[in-house]
Amino acid sequence: MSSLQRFSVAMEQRLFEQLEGLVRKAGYANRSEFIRDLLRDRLVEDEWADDDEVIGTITLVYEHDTRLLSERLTHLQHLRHDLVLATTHIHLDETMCAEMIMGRGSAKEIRELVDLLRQQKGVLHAGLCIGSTGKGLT
Ligand code: NI
Repeated sequence: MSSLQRFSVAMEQRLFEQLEGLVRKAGYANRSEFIRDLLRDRLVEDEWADDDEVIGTITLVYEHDTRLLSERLTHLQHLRHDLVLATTHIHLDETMCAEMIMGRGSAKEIRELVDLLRQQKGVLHAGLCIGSTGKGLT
């Protein structure tokens, strides 16, 4: 077990009350747990910025009626098969599709892939959820 360091933080009353509200709302047992998780999230964001190995989930929403779009999206994923680990396709309704693409690679390459997929005509949404491979978080 690693040793715990204690430090005090000064902040305005209003901000402190907002902190307390967030801690309660999120169901944390105490402020320390909440702040540790906030910090870990921030570390993941920093790592994501230029790290050479991250994981990411790309969420695409698109109209499958758009001519050749499904084929184009599959083709682009094949071109970057070195990044794409798995893809799940969901039929949202009669015309809309969602695809969750799980990837692993450099942050730059994954961002480029998201941009490429987003640019395809008929893609209505392309979201990216960042993830860490866990190195540097313990
Ligand atoms: Ni579909």
